[in-house]
Amino acid sequence: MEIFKAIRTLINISLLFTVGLVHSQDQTSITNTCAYKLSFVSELDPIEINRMHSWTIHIETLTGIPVEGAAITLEGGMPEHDHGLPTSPRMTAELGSGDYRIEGIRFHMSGVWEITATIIIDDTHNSCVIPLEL
Ligand SMILES: [Cu+2]
Repeated sequence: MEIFKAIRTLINISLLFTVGLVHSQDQTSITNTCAYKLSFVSELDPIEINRMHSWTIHIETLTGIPVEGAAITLEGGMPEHDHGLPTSPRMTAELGSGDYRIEGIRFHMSGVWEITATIIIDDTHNSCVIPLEL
């Protein structure tokens, strides 16, 4: 029980830390669970609840080389509420220099969201989690 509590606290702290990063920078770097450096810029800044908008996602290798020729799928939800995104965002363009346009993003609630960007290059799928607090 105590161990469980401690683990929970740790998870909360790390969540706060990553969420802090999201708020402190326009371009957010997420390096923890994926083989790429991923950042995004939202067309809406700050992101508003219930407004459809797009993101530009930037992908680099861990050594800083822009990744081209990828396909990105975006999924997400609120882990605390056990529901997904209200829309199905799609990649609509590769903009060059490692930038990709994702359209159709809308968040219908404030709170903690977790967005998973899957980067597909040839047959390799790589999932990168973007934590977000709105
Ligand atoms: Cu929710």
